[in-house]
Amino acid sequence: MNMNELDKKGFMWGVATSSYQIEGAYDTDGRGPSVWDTFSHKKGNVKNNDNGDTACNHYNFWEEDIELIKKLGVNSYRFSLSWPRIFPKGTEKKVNQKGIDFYQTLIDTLLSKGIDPVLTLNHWDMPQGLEDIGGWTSRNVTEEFTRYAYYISKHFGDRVKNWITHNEPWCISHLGYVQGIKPPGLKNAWGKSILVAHNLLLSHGLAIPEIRNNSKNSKVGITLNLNTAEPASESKYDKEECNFYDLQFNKLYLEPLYNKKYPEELFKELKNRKLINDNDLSFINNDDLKIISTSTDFLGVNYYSRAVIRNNDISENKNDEPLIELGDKTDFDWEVYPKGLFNLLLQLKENYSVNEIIITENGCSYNDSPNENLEIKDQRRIDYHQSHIDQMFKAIEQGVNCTGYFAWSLMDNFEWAQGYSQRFGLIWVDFKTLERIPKNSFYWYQKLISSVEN
Ligand code: PNW
Repeated sequence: MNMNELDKKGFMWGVATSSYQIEGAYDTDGRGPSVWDTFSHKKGNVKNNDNGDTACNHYNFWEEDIELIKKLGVNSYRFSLSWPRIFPKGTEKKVNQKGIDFYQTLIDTLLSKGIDPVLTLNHWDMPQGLEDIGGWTSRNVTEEFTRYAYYISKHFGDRVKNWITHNEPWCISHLGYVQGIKPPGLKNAWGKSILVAHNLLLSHGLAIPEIRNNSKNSKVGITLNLNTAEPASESKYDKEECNFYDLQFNKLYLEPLYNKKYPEELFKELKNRKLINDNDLSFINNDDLKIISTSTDFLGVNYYSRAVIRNNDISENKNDEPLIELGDKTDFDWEVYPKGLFNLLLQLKENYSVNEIIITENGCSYNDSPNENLEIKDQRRIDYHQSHIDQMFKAIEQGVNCTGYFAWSLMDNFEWAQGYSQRFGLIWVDFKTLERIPKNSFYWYQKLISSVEN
């Protein structure tokens, strides 16, 4: 299939951002602190001790940014709400009106320009006040999230028609509780990380009926970061490790969402490795699984690269099968592997009853900066997006119902633990002056969209 044969009306061509990564204005108009303020303000957590206090200052530059989105020509814009702008501590019984007002204007302006808002409720910046009462390890927080989903969908449900509950629960649970590179920064707390995954999934399920009730004829989904996992060699060590990775990265989320069960093999393996004990799983019950598996309208897929898994506990002379060959790397050191997107989409179609897929993020970090004519020649980014879009189309040809593609990201922004050192944007941002300059990839994407839409 070529792109012109695509259902022209329905396909969502979009671009994505998230609140903490772009907004700044971290203490303006009643916004409370989020876990990311706490985490980034602590020395040593983020590269160069960067933080999101100002970020791209989108909170004040939003009009200019919407103009750029309009100029880009996308029909959809995915962004997230800063939860502590709405509930500064998380537990208030009334919304912070100024927070609501900000997003109301944003949403209305987007709609007036023919751009469909795709709203993510939780892209990681939860109110610190909720972390203080246990964060995602606390079941009470699932209720606070549901209440937040209720209020937001009540306010915006008449205009917003695409809803994403959580962005990448794995990043919160695994990177926050096992690797410690995201809030709350715990290491090797596997028991807690499973509990966090469970509460995130549970709150997703609890929020769905609230959103549907408040936002008629809308679509609700969750966004997962998924990778096809491949062993680094044919050795049994690498294959075993790869299987473990697949269980904790992909199946821990896909199985409960689509098959109403957790992967028992994962829990067995975690016990074998003495990473959890029996009590750690006592919170799981069948009623929860019923809620978690509430059917959704789409699955949001964030794809960046494949995962090539090596068992590092085995010495190299014992684990000596030849290693598979890897492709080029981005400046973030992530392998460029477009075929993985095709493989992933087909695997989802074969193994899970996913009715619709939206690629809610796909992108790459290349740090090309403006030349003397202020031109940003980021040909590698263009190649990256083009090759992934090609693979997406191949998958559509094979019957995958993929209905949208969102480039990550609209502009360079606060890249979490990497601070401002990794640039994913189609627009270059000067973090001193906050000037925005579209990169060549911006014009390339603009051309691609206008060629398929006209
Ligand atoms: C995503 N992985 O995070 C996030 O949704 C964005 O906020 C972020 O800026 C973007 O990707 C780039 O990092 C990911 O380990 C974090 O596979 C980790 C992975 C993938 C995506």
